[in-house]
Amino acid sequence: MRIHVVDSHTGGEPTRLVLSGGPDLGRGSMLDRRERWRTELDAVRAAIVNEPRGSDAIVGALLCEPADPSCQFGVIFFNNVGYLGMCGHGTIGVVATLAYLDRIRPGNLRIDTPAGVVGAELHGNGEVTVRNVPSSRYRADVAVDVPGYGQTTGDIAWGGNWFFQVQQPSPIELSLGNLDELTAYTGRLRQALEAQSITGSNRAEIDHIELFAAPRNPSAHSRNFVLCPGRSYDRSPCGTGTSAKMACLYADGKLKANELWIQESITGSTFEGHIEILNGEIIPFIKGSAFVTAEADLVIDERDPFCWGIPG
Ligand code: PYC
Repeated sequence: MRIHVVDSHTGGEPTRLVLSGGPDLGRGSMLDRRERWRTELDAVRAAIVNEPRGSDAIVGALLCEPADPSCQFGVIFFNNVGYLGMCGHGTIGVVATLAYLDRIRPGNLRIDTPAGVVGAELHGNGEVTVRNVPSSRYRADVAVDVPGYGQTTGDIAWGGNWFFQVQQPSPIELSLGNLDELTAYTGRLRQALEAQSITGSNRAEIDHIELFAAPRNPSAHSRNFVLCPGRSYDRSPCGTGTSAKMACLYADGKLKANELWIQESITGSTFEGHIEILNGEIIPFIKGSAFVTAEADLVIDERDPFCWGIPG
């Protein structure tokens, strides 16, 4: 079995786009297809992104026919432990890869995802702007008791994935030298949310945790650390996290429609964001760049005891 992929990174965060040889998920809704993948063919997910072919940081993107006929492409995002609703850095990576492959020209696209239809504009200079799904704050000022760390307060927000965004400046400096401590703290916080039954709407699991601090880059507004599902952190500023953050800022009257928000990641990469209000909904826009790093055939040889990956 061979799976053809192109790898890219967006602000340091990798995306592996599956172009052919991936699972055949039929022609249902994007959500139905993702469910079919999860329940019937999950080994293929692990084979694509987990070690020994991948790493915990890689976000996979399966390119498929869109369910919505107004879209040019459909994409299902996944990682080392499961599936994502949407992925901002991943969408930028997908669009930059399609441009690298000469499959698209500068202009606008519509992409179907399990979280809904997103827009993307490929600019002439290679940058990509993603028009994300409507984003919102679900609950403000939620107190959580984090064993070993004490009480913390944050917002629960949707940006295409569920986030708990800690309000007070991070108690641990947001620097690459502190990754172990940051991962331990946010991991403990996520466990505390689960133990205390604190969820998104419809009891959805909150699987992304985000910390903030003052930026180092003088043109940015904030620096973040994002714990992704599993134990990996986002090397990019996180498109869905920045969407959720802008929705919270708007709800607090701290960000207006069309006002620029520059989010810096823990690696120093930045996304430019703004929101528009359409029919009462907050629509986030995220601009960034991605670069292709590799093009390969993944080989799955059933004689290899690790051909389906090491579980994440
Ligand atoms: O950019 O939305 C994002 C994202 C989610 C998980 C990793 N990156």
